[in-house]
Amino acid sequence: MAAGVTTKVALAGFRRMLGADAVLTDPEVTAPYLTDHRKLYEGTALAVLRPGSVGEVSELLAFCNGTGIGVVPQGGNTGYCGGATPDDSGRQVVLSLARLARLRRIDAANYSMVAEAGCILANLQREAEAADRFFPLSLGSEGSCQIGGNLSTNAGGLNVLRYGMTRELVLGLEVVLADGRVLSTLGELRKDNTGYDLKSLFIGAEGTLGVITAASLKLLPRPRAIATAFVAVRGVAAAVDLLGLLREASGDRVSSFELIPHVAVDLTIRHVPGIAQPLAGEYPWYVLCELSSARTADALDGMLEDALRDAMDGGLLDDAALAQNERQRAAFWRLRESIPEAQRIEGPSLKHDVALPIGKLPRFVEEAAAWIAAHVPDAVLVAYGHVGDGNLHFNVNARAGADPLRFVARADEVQRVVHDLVASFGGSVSAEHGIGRLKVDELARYAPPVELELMRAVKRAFDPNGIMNPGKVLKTQ
Ligand code: FAD
Ligand code: 2HG
Ligand code: ZN
Repeated sequence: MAAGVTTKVALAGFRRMLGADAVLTDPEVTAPYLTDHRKLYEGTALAVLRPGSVGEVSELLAFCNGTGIGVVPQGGNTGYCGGATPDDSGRQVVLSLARLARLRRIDAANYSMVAEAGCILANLQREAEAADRFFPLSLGSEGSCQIGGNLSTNAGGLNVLRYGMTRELVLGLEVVLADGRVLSTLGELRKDNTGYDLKSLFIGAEGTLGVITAASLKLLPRPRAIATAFVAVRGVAAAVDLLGLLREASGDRVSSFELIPHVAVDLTIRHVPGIAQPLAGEYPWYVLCELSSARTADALDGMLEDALRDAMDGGLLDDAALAQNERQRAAFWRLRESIPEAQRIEGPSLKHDVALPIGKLPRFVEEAAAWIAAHVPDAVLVAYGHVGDGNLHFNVNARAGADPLRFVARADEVQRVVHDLVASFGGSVSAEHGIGRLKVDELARYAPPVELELMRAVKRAFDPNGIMNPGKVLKTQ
């Protein structure tokens, strides 16, 4: 029974608004919507709702707001923090955006497109390319995550160094508010200083302030010249120095700079078919870096080769392989993008998605790794990620043969040490994956009290009845 209405009345209402086919209640059909990608959470729901228009989303929210039914928006359900999974009260609905998947328009001259929330990210990249434009957001989950989910988590990914987080790619949003009103800032303007920037509040809000139904997004000129290398660096400090060297040498054309430890290469080779050792020898740390430019004439391969030779002379690296063709480049990227999947297959992983000022990364890794080595003998450290953005996935995997339950039981203790260390370096305990349900206590612990107070005030202003994704990001009052 939902707070203000019986389950029977609620379901009848949903069926009237959406049609029976868009109201899912069969447990076999709803099961995938009720658990998260990492299988950390499992919830129950009155129903999974699949509206097919903004009008239907609006009607649904007005109904839920009036009856106190919690609404959990869900995109591709690839999130890492349990944000799209309902709780187990049975008083919430999952609102899937999958049917709102129309590219409303693409304007090549304005370098922009307007896409509905349920559009799969990879499809939007393809649409942009078909219009001879580039949509730079790129993540390992791009074949299944939705742009509405990317916006709601303010996703990062592989090209942030050059193009910024999702937030920086947004011109406007269409949002259905908790009470059903539609807020449309779907303009395609690059300049608009008319008052508070309300759209920004919904980006990264993880569905706690409203439902994003469409977005006006920036496009860019397509990269025409690309140079990619897999480099064996002499440690994290050398990787940071190499980044600076490449930025300077290339006139800031570095678009990706990913740190990969050997243990991660090994995991992908063991668990993902078709992945091969990228260099002849084995080294403890690698960097996958890419330079790109919209000018065909830019001789980036030569630029990268020269810079890497200088870096080798300077003692930063031991070996490097430049991608000779698109197939080789794709193989480097496939290795990198397969790391999360390989880790999942390997076994339990305690994940820490942290960000630090780049120059502090080497000392952080040194200190955190030393603590893990001394205190968690069952662990293998798999620290990798978007070092060009100061973002490391400081993941602690269970060693083969370790008792998985005993290992996972130490998650809170390990997280406390890692996050306290991150905080002491002035870092963030959620760089790109958000807070969801997983890190509600972490946000409460590390965010300054004034920031939390303002966040709660914003939540009350947008969602006074607390129906939007209850218990996510902020503790339910
Ligand atoms: P979901 O998981 O469905 O939802 C995420 C949150 O957004 C939830 O709180 C949900 O309620 C809310 N939400 C979803 N849609 C809407 C909407 N329309 N309106 C309001 N709220 C909504 N993340 C990165 O940042 N960088 C990476 O490099 C990266 N790589 C990944 C690689 C793999 C293999 C996987 C599995 C995940 C990766 N992720 C990465 C995490 C994840 O893919 C992103 O967080 C992504 O943006 C989530 O999109 P989604 O559509 O799956 O959202
Ligand atoms: C990535 O960068 C994702 O591949 C996933 O953000 C990170 O699995 C992880 O910890
Ligand atoms: Zn990442």
